[in-house]
Amino acid sequence: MHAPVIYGGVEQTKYIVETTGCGCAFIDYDNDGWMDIFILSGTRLENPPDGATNRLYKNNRDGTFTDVTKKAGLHSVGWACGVCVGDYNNDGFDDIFCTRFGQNILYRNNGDGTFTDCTRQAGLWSPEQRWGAGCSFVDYDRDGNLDLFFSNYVQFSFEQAPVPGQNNSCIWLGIPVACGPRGLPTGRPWLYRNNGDGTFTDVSERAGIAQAASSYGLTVAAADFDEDGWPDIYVACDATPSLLFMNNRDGTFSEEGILRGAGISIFLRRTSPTIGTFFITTMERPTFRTPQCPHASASKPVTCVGARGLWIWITMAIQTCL
Ligand SMILES: [Ca+2]
Ligand SMILES: [Ca+2]
Ligand SMILES: [Ca+2]
Ligand SMILES: [Ca+2]
Repeated sequence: MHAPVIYGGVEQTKYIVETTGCGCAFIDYDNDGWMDIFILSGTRLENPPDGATNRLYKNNRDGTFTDVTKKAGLHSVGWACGVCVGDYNNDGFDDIFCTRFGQNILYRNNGDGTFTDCTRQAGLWSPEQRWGAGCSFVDYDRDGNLDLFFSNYVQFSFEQAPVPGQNNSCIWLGIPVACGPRGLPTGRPWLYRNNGDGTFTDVSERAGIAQAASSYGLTVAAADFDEDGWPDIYVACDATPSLLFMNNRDGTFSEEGILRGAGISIFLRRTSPTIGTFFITTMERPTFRTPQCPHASASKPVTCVGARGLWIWITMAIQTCL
């Protein structure tokens, strides 16, 4: 696994698309009992190298991996951002959903070591350019078919995006930088219901997902957070309050991120040249251990000073915060 992950310019990054990076997924795509790895990639605006593609690595069962990307039909050049794995068609082979800037892709596992792009066939093709960020397969209605939830980060286009230095959102410490997310229109989360026949239906409006507050959504995590037997969905957001969709058990969700203390981020921007960024995050049983806060815990709130400003991580009840 020596191929570099390509993402944006080397000397400079002009647009936010070049700065976000991407993720990876563990998947036993060939059902041999050994986990394989799917690693995402971006590209470059100018002169992208040949190796800029997502890659699937097969586990050789001896501590090594073999790049099987082309053989598996997963060669793809673009701005991949997130990935989730699930057997959406219940054939026993895990499938892949890859979020990207431009167009998300659903890869159906054919069960013979290859995948087929089924995005259009499955009803997941978007006529508009979208920036898919986080995603999760989740059977929100418990009908036995995995549904699909994904976030959009910002609304962005190379044609209309401001360039470094063009406005106040594109300057940091007096230095022209890639603009965003502030200053760019927010994205939004989406929920697609699995129809059980290989296709999906957009139920974002019906399920109460589309009505959530405007957000710069990134990572998505699905779990039964209140242990009522119905999966809930959390969306970690950038520069806006994170979203917690609690499952109402009737096909709809209630967004209760702030009510349940699942995450508030408050950005306070002082006048130039110093920018202070304050994050206040609360959870029921929080434990924050970051490079800046190695000793933080629920019983030991700490204040940490990061290299890029003042970062305060406080563990307290949400009522105290407000
Ligand atoms: Ca395997
Ligand atoms: Ca499958
Ligand atoms: Ca379902
Ligand atoms: Ca629940």
